[in-house]
Amino acid sequence: MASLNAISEALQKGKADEVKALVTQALEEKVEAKKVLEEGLIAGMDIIGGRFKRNEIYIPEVLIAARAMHAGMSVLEPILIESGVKMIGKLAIGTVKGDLHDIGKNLVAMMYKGAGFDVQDLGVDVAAEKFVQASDDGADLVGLSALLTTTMVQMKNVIESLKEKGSKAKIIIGGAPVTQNYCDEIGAHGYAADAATAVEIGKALIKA
Ligand code: B1M
Repeated sequence: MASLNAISEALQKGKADEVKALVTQALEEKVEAKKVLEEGLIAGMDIIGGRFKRNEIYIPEVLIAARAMHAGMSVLEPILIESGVKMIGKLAIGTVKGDLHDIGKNLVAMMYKGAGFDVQDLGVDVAAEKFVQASDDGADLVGLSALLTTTMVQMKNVIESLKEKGSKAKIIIGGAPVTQNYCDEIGAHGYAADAATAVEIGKALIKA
């Protein structure tokens, strides 16, 4: 019998094929898809997030675990959609206008997927209007990433546009030059210095 713990452990080791096979086996054994997601995949990704935050592992290990998470999700997703299982929230994330850096943003997006969020990746060089559109389309959280001191100022424009349109979405920002002070100054709801913290803050923001 496929154990949920085995799925979590295979994910942490980045064994994508094994994760896929174990998820398939669990479903064949009639384990509920939601349970496989929460107690297998998300549990494994949670452990990876914590280890990354404590600097026990680094970006390559997180990316490999995320690939294994995707492999498991490719089996689970159609069943979750069919059974109407609600994701815990919807995040629309992008790198702001003028900025092409996406490694950190992708990592944040992966961590959110790993935590059970429905993630809309808007890509790089994203104009304010696209974030507004994503909020209109039902995002609970809007995530802005910037790696350049010259583009982080775009975050303020996005926040102003969202507020002007009466957006109810919570706004979380991050990226190397961004700070908590900057977050407070431009009126974002949350700031995170790394991808694991971004998920913790995002979860708290949508509960608030
Ligand atoms: Co660029 N670049 N780059 N670059 N680049 C930096 C950022 C720079 C610090 C290098 C330097 O000069 N030392 C510098 C910025 C200086 C500044 O503004 N203060 C710089 C520059 C100047 C430039 C160009 C202008 C260079 C040129 O053309 N003259 C140019 C700009 C292009 C543009 O964007 N318009 C440019 C281009 C590039 C490449 C295309 C070559 C490439 C990007 C490839 C890609 O992303 N696909 C690149 C890279 C790779 C870097 C460095 C080397 C690495 C960035 C990175 O991916 N880090 C970087 C120097 C450095 O940081 N050592 C540099 C790893 C990543 C995981 O970290 O993105 O910080 P990071 O994400 C972290 C956290 O910040 C946080 O979580 C992540 C993981 O824990 N986080 C969030 C990120 N987003 C978040 C969002 C959140 C929450 C947390 O909520 C939504």
